Amino acid sequence: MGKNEIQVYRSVCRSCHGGCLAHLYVKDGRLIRVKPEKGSPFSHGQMCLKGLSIVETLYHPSRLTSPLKRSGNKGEGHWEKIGWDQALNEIAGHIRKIIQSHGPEAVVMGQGTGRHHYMQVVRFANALGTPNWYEPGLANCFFPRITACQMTYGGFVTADYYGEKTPRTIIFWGHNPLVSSPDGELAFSVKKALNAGAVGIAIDPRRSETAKRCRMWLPIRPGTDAALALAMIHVIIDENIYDRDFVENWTAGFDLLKSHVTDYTPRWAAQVTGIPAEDIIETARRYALEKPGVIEWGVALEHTPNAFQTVRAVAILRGLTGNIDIPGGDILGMHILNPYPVLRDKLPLEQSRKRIGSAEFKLLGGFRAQLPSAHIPGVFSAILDETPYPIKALLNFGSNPLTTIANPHRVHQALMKLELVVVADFFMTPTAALADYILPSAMWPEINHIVELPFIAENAVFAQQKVVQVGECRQNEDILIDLSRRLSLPGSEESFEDILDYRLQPLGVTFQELKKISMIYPPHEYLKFKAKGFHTPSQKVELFSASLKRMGYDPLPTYKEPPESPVSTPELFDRFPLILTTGGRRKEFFHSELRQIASIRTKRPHPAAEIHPVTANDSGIANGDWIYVCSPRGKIKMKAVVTKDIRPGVVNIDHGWWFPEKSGPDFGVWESNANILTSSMPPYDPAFGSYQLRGLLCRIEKLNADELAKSLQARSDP
Ligand SMILES: Nc1nc2c(c(=O)[nH]1)N[C@H]1C(S)=C(S)[C@@H](COP(=O)(O)OP(=O)(O)OC[C@H]3O[C@@H](n4cnc5c(=O)[nH]c(N)nc54)[C@H](O)[C@@H]3O)O[C@H]1N2
Ligand SMILES: Nc1nc2c(c(=O)[nH]1)N[C@H]1C(S)=C(S)[C@@H](COP(=O)(O)OP(=O)(O)OC[C@H]3O[C@@H](n4cnc5c(=O)[nH]c(N)nc54)[C@H](O)[C@@H]3O)O[C@H]1N2
Ligand code: SF4
Ligand SMILES: [Mo]
Repeated sequence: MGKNEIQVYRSVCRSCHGGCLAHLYVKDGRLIRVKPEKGSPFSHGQMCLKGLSIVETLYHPSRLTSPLKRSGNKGEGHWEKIGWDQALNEIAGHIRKIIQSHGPEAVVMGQGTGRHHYMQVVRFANALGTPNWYEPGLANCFFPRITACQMTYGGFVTADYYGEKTPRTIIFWGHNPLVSSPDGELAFSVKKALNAGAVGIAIDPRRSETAKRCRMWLPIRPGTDAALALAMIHVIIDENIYDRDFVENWTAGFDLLKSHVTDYTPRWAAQVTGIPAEDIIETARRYALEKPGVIEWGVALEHTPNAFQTVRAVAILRGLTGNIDIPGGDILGMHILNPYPVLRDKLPLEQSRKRIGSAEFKLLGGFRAQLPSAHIPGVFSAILDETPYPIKALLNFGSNPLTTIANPHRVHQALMKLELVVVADFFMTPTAALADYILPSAMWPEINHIVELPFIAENAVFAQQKVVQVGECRQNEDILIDLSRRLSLPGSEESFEDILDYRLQPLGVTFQELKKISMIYPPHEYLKFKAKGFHTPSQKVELFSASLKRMGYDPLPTYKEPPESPVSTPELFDRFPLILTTGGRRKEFFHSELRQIASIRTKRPHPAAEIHPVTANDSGIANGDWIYVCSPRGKIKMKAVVTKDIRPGVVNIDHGWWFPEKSGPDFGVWESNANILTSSMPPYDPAFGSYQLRGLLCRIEKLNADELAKSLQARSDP
């Protein structure tokens, strides 16, 4: 290729969980431009601003481009650039010593949400012999939903926007896919379905971007979704509008469910949720009668200690109405690839038994768990208290727990206490600043991979390809394989491409071949259960779950009032008279990421707290004021956004805030971090160990003139 020539490659954006097809323009070894691919079946020729900012992000001057070793004390911010060989040899040496003195369980593998290297981290942990790996998504994001689907109908379901028939009714339940969709490309499909006439119903304390496009908005009191779902089940059974044929032939436990929900009337639920009974009835009727219907459920349902029963109740609605695996309904996946070889058999039984939280939270970490992992609050407690045993090292791949995990003060203490902290990231973060070694990771245009869309369509696979190289950045899978070779771990003889080829075997292609054709997308097969039954013990949809009963969990869904609420803790409510919900996604950011990207940050420079005009008025707050949001655990600064698009009495705050423009090691992480207000303490969801991020109590107050001046001063500091 001559100089100045432009090469165009087809690849897939991974700036969120999604996979929008993209054309990458490369000139002289440099990515110069990214354009969405027109013919993409899921992203419909579009990309969002996060993905389109990749050129700016890739070549950002503060990007980490070589391995760093701490040279001063922890957190002092002194670093020495070292080579990969030195970094990985020294890390391997530390790990070996820790294993000799404390066993492999003393090494914890941490990772962030749904990254490309997810399964390689699990594989590394199994090969190393540690049962302790975690990801914030397992207890508090998606795994309760996946498990509820597995236990109710034997497989995960996704909404069918892609066949000839599309949904007539779409319930957006604690989910705002026009902004968040798991992920983006779904937003484009959802928009298309709504434009084509589907009736949307949004269950959300905020009139979100998605709710604004819906026929009905049900502004629920945060944390009470299970009550609403139970009342909808009640209405559908009581009014005999369930799918009689489907229920008779394909479900188990209907009579038990029927008597279980007798008292969960719409009137009862109206009192609990704050949604008028007639709206509950109308929603239930529409979903049952205006078929096909889908339930787009979001993470809000899992940010409570009643996460699993909440998603079970919602899952049951699909079963009652027969909206499963029908064209335009919620469809069951097809599993077209070999599963990732995570080497589960390499983890000895006695090591699995040591997994933190496994005895208590059986669906998170026990033998019945889909992907057994450690309980995050338990891990951080174990680091601090050395019970049940000491933990000495954390290898953190693509997560910023100081911003994303509840109770960051505890996370901070734990990071300071550990003997070895390794962080792989793109940028210096408040978490990376406390590391002993920092490893610079490749971004998506620097990565070879296959991309699946398990939350959108399980029957599609795309090739992602490395088209450029920045500094010494390496793909996390290669870093982990290299480290496992230095530790002589089982499986380390296989290259990453060997793993990709193994996964692609059922499709009869290698990764190199997939790269040439870019995508494989066989048509979806509907109504698979008619031939094979459902993959549950009864081969039916389990409205009553005997498996849950055997494990000691409620076999029929139940409602629990949030542990901190006007009802549970009225005395606390006197002092904290507002309801707090955190973390509704913003289109500009991905969790704590992208705050340093100027083109994005200018669009959303400050952390926001949304409040209703009535709430604002009661507190003497005007739109744009800087306020404190206070919970029993601490207080943070936010900019008030006064809007009628939120339920009165609710405060919705952004999560993930830190300020890369401020000085380290904290980078302002103690100023506006939503998780200073949340709690990682019990009670937890009994099956998953989930904790409360939505539906807590808070109060708000305006900063006084002194505080405001100080705050603005701090904000303009370098
Ligand atoms: N209060 C509150 N807290 C929440 C939530 C909420 O709604 N409210 N949401 C929760 C949920 S659902 C989730 S999933 C978690 C997410 O929690 P995290 O996954 O910890 O979130 P991120 O901020 O995205 O952290 C990712 C870090 O990894 C880096 N990174 C991104 N991609 C890669 C990669 O490919 N390789 C490497 N090495 N690094 C990478 C980024 O630069 C960033 O520093 O947050 C949870 N925390
Ligand atoms: N742009 C962007 N996209 C993302 C992410 C991101 O950080 N940025 N994160 C990704 C990740 S890891 C996840 S998990 C998904 C999450 O994406 P979603 O599942 O869409 O979840 P959120 O946007 O966090 O919240 C959805 C809605 O729930 C509402 N809500 C708050 N509390 C409650 C409640 O108690 N009940 C109900 N019914 N609704 C409530 C909020 O107001 C919000 O509008 O987004 C993914 N996509
Ligand atoms: S929606 Fe996700 S995959 Fe698509 S362009 Fe945006 S960040 Fe990339
Ligand atoms: Mo998540």
